[in-house]
Amino acid sequence: MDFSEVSKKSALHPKPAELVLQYGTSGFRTKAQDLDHVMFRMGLLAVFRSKCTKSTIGIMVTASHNPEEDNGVKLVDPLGEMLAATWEEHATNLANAEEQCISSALENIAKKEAIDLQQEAFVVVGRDTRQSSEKLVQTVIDGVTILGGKYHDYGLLTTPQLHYMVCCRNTLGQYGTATEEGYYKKLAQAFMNLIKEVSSSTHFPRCLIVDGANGIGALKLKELQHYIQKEFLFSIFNDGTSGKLNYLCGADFVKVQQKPPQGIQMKPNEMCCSFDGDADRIVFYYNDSNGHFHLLDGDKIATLISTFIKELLIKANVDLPVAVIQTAYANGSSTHYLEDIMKVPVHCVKTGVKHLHHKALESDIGVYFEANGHGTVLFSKTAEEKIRSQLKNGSKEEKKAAAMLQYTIDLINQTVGDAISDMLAIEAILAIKGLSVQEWDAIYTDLPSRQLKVKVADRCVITTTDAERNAVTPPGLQVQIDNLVKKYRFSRAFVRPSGTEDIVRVYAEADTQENADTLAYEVSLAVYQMAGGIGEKPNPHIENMFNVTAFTKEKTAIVYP
Ligand code: 16G
Ligand code: MG
Repeated sequence: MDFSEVSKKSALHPKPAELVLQYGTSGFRTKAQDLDHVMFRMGLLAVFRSKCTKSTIGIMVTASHNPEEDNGVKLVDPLGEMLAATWEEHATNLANAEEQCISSALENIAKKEAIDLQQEAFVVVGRDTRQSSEKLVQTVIDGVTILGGKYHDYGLLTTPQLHYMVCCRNTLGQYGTATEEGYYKKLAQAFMNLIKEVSSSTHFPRCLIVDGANGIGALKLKELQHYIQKEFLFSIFNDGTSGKLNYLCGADFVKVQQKPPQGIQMKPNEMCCSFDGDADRIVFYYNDSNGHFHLLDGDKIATLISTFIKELLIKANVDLPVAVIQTAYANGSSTHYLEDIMKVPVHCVKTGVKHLHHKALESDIGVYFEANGHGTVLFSKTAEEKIRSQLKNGSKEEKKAAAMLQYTIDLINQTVGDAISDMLAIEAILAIKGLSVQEWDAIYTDLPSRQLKVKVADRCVITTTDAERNAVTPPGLQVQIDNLVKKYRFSRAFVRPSGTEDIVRVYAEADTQENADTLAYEVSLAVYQMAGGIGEKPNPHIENMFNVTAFTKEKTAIVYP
């Protein structure tokens, strides 16, 4: 194999000396100026992956909810899912290979994966609105073309739109038409079909306040608006015309800070939502009449969607199991409600979409959501067939419920969590069930929680087990956490090394906000002391702590029914 041309071209995209990057939770992410070589090499890898799978592969250039100065890249596998775990290692090796070793790194992958180099390759590329993204996409394309791969550059897309395009292309249009128009039409049609049963005079037009995080989601939502003119109006704030991407706004800001974003006008009791920078996460919220902020995060979304689907399955007389997949960040109240009240099996997996997606595939209907607002629903082939067959064979009422299930399937982006698709699904469900945001919120009450970050010299000293709920190392840390947790009611805490930042994350929940905050602080201190903390020591005054500002509201103690 002769990759000498590749080596020559690669020299134009040099790797900064001593920079080592890892294909993390969702690809490579770092300062945009350090990513040129990674983009070129991921172009190369995508060609290999395409040859290996004999399918179209996607490349998305984005750093999601991270600051504007950052960027990142991830590969999308044939059915729109995350890159196979075995290839993450190839990605890391290729990205870190020294200049003179590029050929041999490629040869190694080709050999290991028995790649037929004569096979054609096709890659589709999308990017977010970051200033650096356009140039980085050009570098990706350099990588693709030097290996003889063909490509289509979609330009600006949300991450879930790119996942959708890849799936459409590899299913030969069965999943949808691989254009932006195809995406909007599919979603808009499904949404309108789903809500056509609701009496229009009382519930429409609906209007939703959307914080677009000054990112790509705002642009794409404006395009979607043309396809659902009358039924649903969006009032888009933080649309990128003036503010900075993800700065004091967006889903991650709202979830972590537990307060509304800047740049939006909220009236009391009005439902609002925030997308993140690449529109694969969404959270909802409102301020009540007393000015108290209420967050409806991924857990609340999962609960509403799974309840809706379960009710429709009963009405349609279709027997299919529904499971919900969560991570350790899921609020204890949501897990309790799902398991004990709704009687839905709940599985807890490690943080990161790929883990949730993987687990959800095991169930006929797998609803997965991270508390941070990333999630979707997966329907197995069997599930889709059973629902379709009831469309033909059921009674009138059963057929109607089966049709609504079918529209739900069409409305949900099954390839990955999608803020736009999830937003429409939630709006449709609230309209159909006649629920206000307050009624949705009241289904269960979240336990007060707090998330903090701790800086340590090497975050790898923390290893975990049991879906990240137990720290295995450093020795003694978990015992310490257990002892702290015992001090509070309805309490729980865990620590894990971040997969996207060089820090350790701490999560705590308890019966009151004050207790959750104190527990989070105490656990942070234990991490600092036992896991090689650096820099400023954790501070008992939460508002002074790293990246956390004062909380505004005292939540009340929880009483389980
Ligand atoms: C990435 C993941 C997200 C996860 C987050 C955790 C994808 C598409 N995204 O954003 O699912 O919650 O990382 O970040 O997988 P952390 O490891 O820094 O806490
Ligand atoms: Mg994102």
